[in-house]
Amino acid sequence: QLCATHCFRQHGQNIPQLEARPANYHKGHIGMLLAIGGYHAYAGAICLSAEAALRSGASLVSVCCHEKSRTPLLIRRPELMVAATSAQTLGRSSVIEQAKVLIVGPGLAQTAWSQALFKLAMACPQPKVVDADALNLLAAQPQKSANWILTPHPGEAARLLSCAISDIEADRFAAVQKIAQKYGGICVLKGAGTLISDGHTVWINTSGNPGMASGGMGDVLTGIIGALLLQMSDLFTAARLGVYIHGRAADIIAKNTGEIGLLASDLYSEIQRLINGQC
Ligand code: NPW
Ligand code: AMP
Ligand code: MG
Repeated sequence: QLCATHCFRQHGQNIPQLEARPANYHKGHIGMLLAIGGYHAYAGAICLSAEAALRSGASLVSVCCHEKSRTPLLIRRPELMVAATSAQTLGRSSVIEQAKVLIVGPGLAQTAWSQALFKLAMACPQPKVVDADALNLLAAQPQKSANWILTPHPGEAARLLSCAISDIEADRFAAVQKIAQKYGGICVLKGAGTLISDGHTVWINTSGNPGMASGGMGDVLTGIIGALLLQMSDLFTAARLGVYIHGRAADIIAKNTGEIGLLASDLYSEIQRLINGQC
């Protein structure tokens, strides 16, 4: 049932925030995030997700990326760990069971290497953020789960619903609910006024600006939401808070520098401030 009375606008103050860390907090306290993606042309995508996750409070982030992406990723961010470089090595690694949350898709591509990793990730019971090429692979092999957050832009949403991008944009409210109903879990339909839905209720995000239309911006969002999922169990809340923080960080930076030329990696410092409750 698509019902307009179940739509709400979300501002920062009406989203539950993170609790302060206890004094005896340690890096294993909330568990490890595993980020799967980064085919060699797209090392940057998984690096952006993983680094955003670190800045959003994921204390331990392991990455499974293509062998050729390993060195650039570790040079850029030595706090990251590369757990594996293929489905075969990931399947044999303890990380696949140790990880508390998975993010899958940024820069994954759609090769045989990608498909094997997608299959392995889909068989894992942990909560997941499914983005980018993992959404394209999901569209080709539809399945349902209550335990994931899907983060399509309108192009990916059109593939998930086997329709045209113009159909998605003509009724974004219907599209976000249809995706959540067809695939289960939570759908984040990105774009100006990102919508977040569990298939029944829809939240309209109020933060963000056109400066965010730049490569890698969605990969950063995936990392933020993945880290929030480590720190709060409710998928809907993690998705809503992540979308808000992502847009708000971009708004704060754009206020100082302007929207044109905004880079996805410019957001990190503001993301960290917002995660720490500094609005
Ligand atoms: P058009 O052109 O308007 O008809 P794709 P991708 C549409 C990685 N990346 N409103 C648009 O349609 C990703 O993680 C790597 C309306 C276009 O055709 C993926 O793994 C980076 N339409 C991979 O690249 C940085 C919209 O969707 C299509 C829309 C491919 O992902 C970049 C494009 O989508 C990137 O993140 C909107 N708001 N947004 C890196 N540095 O390594 C998109 N569309 O074909 O799914 O390609 O999103 O670039
Ligand atoms: P992706 O296309 O996956 O890189 O994701 C782009 C990100 O930037 C999403 O979070 C979008 O909501 C956001 N974004 C892109 N264009 C705009 C816009 N014009 N206004 C607000 N947010 C935008
Ligand atoms: Mg994307």
